[in-house]
Amino acid sequence: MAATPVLYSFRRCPYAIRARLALAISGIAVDIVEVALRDKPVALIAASAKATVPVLVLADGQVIDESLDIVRWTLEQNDPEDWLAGGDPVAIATNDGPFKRQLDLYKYADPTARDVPRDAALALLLPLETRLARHANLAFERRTLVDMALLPFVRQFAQVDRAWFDALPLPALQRWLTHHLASPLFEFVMARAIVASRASARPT
Ligand SMILES: N[C@@H](CCC(=O)N[C@@H](CS)C(=O)NCC(=O)O)C(=O)O
Repeated sequence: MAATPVLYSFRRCPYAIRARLALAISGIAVDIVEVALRDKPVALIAASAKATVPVLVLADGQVIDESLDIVRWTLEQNDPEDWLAGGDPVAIATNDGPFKRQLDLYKYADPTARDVPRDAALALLLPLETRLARHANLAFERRTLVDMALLPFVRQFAQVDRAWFDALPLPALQRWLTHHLASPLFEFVMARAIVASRASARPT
């Protein structure tokens, strides 16, 4: 039985990034195992037959194999910024459901056929602009769970065609994205040096 929880992760996976953000802010030490999605470790499949990442295996053998469950479990252990106050299940369900579906179609479509899913995804982002025009983050002025849950997905959307995204009339969303991507917390969870190593620091 492992003494330290093990997080099966994939560096660029938005669900895994979301879990790593919560683990990092909580200060909970985990051993991160970077998974090649085409060659998943036997131990990952043994822990969770669906074998998606992230998967967290606790010291007592308990397995948590959904990113939001990992985030919630983590914050229930230690939530120094009170992220749980900004849970927003509706916004997260919209992100994980319809937005993610359109995002995947946009990302993987032939460039000549990607405007339809791109615009459908964009329509789902517009309510975020309204909220971010009111306060710097989605629930409140300060960052909470809903910001960290959506951030990796909005990042992927922006990255497909950064010039197009940056030219959109969405100043509040662009500012929010730029701010969080440059934060020490985000840089920490994306640092290659912590992949396949122990992550226990708590950057701010
Ligand atoms: N609902 C899951 C989704 C996780 C997910 O789909 N992760 C992707 C990587 S971003 C994955 O592992 N896909 C399986 C595969 O590609 O074989 C969660 O929130 O943890």
